[in-house]
Amino acid sequence: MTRRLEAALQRRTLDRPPVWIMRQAGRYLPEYRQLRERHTFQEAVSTPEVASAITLQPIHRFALDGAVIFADIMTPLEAMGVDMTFDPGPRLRPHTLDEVASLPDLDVDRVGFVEETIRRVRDQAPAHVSVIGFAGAPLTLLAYLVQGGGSKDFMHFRGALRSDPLAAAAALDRLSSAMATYLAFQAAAGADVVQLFDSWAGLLDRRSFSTLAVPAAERSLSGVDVPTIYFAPGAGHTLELQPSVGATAYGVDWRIPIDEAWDRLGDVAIQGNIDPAVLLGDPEAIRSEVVDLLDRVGGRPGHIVNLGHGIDRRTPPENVQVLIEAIVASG
Ligand code: 1CP
Repeated sequence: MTRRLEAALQRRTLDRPPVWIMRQAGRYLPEYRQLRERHTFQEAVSTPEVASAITLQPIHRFALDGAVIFADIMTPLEAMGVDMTFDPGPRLRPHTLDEVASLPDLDVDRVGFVEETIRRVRDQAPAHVSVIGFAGAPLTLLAYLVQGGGSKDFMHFRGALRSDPLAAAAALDRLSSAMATYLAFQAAAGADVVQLFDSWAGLLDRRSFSTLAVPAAERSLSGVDVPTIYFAPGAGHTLELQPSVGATAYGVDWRIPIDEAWDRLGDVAIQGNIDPAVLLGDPEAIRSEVVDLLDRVGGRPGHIVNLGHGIDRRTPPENVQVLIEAIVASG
């Protein structure tokens, strides 16, 4: 049996598109918030019993076609010796580009809990659900490492990139080989699909995007033998450049209509792109956004329904139900 999500990645014609939601395991779910009262975020991620239960929470509620493993893009960096806390996002000591370039290689034994979580989820999820592994793209990980945490514009990081492009390339190389190892490790553990999150690459101009972000993402995905999805939100100015990453599919945010984004990406599979804010509205508005999205796609094979970014924590779970039901009913 080919699962629906993987069939869409092969661009097979389907009765309806597959659907999953970025950040589907998280704080909009009361059962997640309840579990988090008893465990810190890092405890939850590193305890396979808890991480697999959280991964499966949205699968029990909704007719989703994919289960995204509960972890964080920063998780493998902790295994490379980088100390951090979560509040709620990552906070760490700002690193220089040279410090990043000399981080040790990823020792997969230190992320054995991710392997065990993937095994448990693959075992316990219904057979038709694809298990989705993920990593942060090198450019985005470097942004957090150099900045020391989240930021609106990552100005300190962007200044460092501009002042020492050679050191930036060396740092990105280090992270690319670590993420290549990490993604292949997740596939070997049972991930059916992997996604590379390049959340901050959209801050770069086109030239830096193609000289820094693209080759680093490409190297991260190069040894992975399962289908891959590359997602750079806020990067509509780079759509024509993205296929050089060599992914199976590309995630697009809500800012550009999906048919236009697809024309600009070319001959690839696509994922997206409902505005997460739609899920804060009423059911009629949600259904009409689904109709509009599916009209624009027009039944072209190779579409995976998702939001254009992670689900907002204020989203009523009933609204997710409305969205999923509308997709399922389209078949
Ligand atoms: O469904 C899931 O929740 C899957 C697991 C998952 C994923 C895929 C988490 C759990 N985080 C991520 C990816 C991630 N983490 C991204 C890429 C997606 C995106 O662009 O949103 C990024 C940028 C991060 C970094 C991060 N970790 C942030 C953003 C911080 C910032 O200021 O830039 C935050 C808030 C976290 C913590 C985190 N990771 C995941 C959860 C559920 C949380 C919140 C923890 C909590 O308080 O319970």
